[in-house]
Amino acid sequence: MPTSRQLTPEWRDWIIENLARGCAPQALVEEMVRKHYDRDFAQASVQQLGAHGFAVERAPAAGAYVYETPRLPPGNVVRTHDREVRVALRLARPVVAVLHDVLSAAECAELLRRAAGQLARSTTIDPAGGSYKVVAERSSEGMCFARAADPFIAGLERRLAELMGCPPEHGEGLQVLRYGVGGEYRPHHDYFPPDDPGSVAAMATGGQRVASLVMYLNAVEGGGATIFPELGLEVVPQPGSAVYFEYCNSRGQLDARTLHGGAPVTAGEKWIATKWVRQRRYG
Ligand code: PD2
Ligand code: ZN
Repeated sequence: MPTSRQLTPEWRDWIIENLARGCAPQALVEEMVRKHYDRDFAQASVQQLGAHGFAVERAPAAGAYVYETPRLPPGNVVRTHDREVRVALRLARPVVAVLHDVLSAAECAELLRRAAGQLARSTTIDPAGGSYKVVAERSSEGMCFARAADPFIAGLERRLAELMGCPPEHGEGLQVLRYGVGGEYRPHHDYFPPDDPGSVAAMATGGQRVASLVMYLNAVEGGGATIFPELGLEVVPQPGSAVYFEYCNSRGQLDARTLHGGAPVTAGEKWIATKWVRQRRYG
């Protein structure tokens, strides 16, 4: 493939956004070269946009995370096009909510049925290189549905998009995970750490993750709560319920207080479905 020397508006925004986020300029150049940009041209583009102060102009406000109106609609009940979701708990800072009736019992069973037999050991993004790796911190198995894979998945995605206050196109594919006894996901952030070189590739499409919805597909016999160590909060899995949290505002600031994990399962198994949404259209 021939190398390119033409900076599209999308790539221009991408450079500005990532410089503003504090990414190393050289990491941006490398990503552009991987996507077939001429190296000298990529170097000059990144340098020029940095030197002109665009990055500073769009940089996240320094200091504490600024809480904006939550993406999750207000009220005791959120009415989506096909379902009434009950709000059981809301936390303002960070924005966390526990939701009931996100999925029906039949939908939980259907997701479980479709995912079973397609599970592979879960991976996480390598902070240095950006590739996906199996790590001890995440001992689950999972699978991912293609977006709008079929009418059933597309219908759920529409509902989740309404709950999460963003277009379905901003969502990553729905993931289903299974944890056996001893399975856990140690505390982490769902956003891509801006200082990790591996985050550049992860954010090249769709930008940063902004919010997560972890839906419980079964009742867990022992353990398996979703924990927020900074908040002293434990959400116990109930089939059809979910925990929602958001961590990236319109300024691109990240809320570190959304640190969370999946506590070890001590009896039975735990099944969840996860939806992550991005700043922009994904994929
Ligand atoms: O399984 C969970 O409860 C859990 C905890 C933390 C899932 C995730 N994170 C995730 O899928 O990001
Ligand atoms: Zn997580």
